[in-house]
Amino acid sequence: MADDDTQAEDDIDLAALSDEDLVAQMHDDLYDGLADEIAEGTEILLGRGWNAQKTLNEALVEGMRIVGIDFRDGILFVPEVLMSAGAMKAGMAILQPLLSASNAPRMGKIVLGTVKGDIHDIGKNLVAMMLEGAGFEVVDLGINQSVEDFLAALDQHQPDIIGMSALLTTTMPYMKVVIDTLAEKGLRSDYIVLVGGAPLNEEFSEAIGADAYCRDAASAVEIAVDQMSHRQGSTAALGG
Ligand code: B1M
Repeated sequence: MADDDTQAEDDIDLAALSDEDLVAQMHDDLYDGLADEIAEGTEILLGRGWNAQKTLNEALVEGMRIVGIDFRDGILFVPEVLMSAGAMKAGMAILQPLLSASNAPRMGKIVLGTVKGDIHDIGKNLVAMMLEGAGFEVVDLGINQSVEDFLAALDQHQPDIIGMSALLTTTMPYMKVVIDTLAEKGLRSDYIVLVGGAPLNEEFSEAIGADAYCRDAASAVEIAVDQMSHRQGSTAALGG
């Protein structure tokens, strides 16, 4: 962005904008990687009574979708998208306590990570927040997690669910490596395996032997709750 435009940006009073204009401005600010403005816009929307989910979806996730299109088309490059990701995280940090706050009963424990070779973590972090909000205990392993990392975490944390994220077509096959290794060790049926990430779909999830594909963070919560109730139902039926 040119200096003049940056100057113009400084002059915008975010609080004076209508909701619609503010959200549009936040899309621009996310595009330009302006973390302070995104934090301010997020606070303003919450102050106007927007709930965390609506703020997340309409202001932040939609803004990142626009960034993704121009990244794909070669208009934005990695350093710029890193700035956008930083701005997105500034907004998410404000929403985190709201999305994770929960009086829900403990639903189960999940070990969650982005697979080896992949450093995308925005979607995974959202999934972690939403699961925490729904009453799950989340052990977030972070990015670039190898099969050995997952196995060590399973041993240490004894979760009910393993969640894997991949954003690249080149890293999504690594999810199968983790699942196959669990099977080789006779551990596959001990865990519910959920997978997610933009390039995945149901078909891929089935093909690699996962229990379910989660399209987004909200569906990850629904599916995790559903899978846990099936599991508890079958354990009860077995007298476990
Ligand atoms: Co990357 N990148 N990137 N990138 N990046 C994509 C994924 C890409 C689609 C962009 C594009 O070309 N349009 C493309 C992949 C193409 C492909 O594989 N076919 C791509 C590429 C190519 C790359 C690099 C290779 C670029 C390069 O270096 N030349 C490189 C790879 C680095 C690596 O990982 N080894 C790279 C790097 C980066 C940045 C570091 C700059 C940055 C990441 C910063 C970060 O995450 N901290 C980045 C970003 C930001 C993106 C885009 C623009 C946005 C991703 C995002 O955060 N989306 C992305 C384009 C896009 O996806 N449209 C792109 C918002 C987020 C809320 O959605 O992550 O889909 P998402 O998560 C959703 C669901 O998928 C689901 O729920 C989430 C919340 O609703 N979900 C789960 C995700 N994980 C789940 C796990 C679950 C359940 C649900 O477990 C149970």
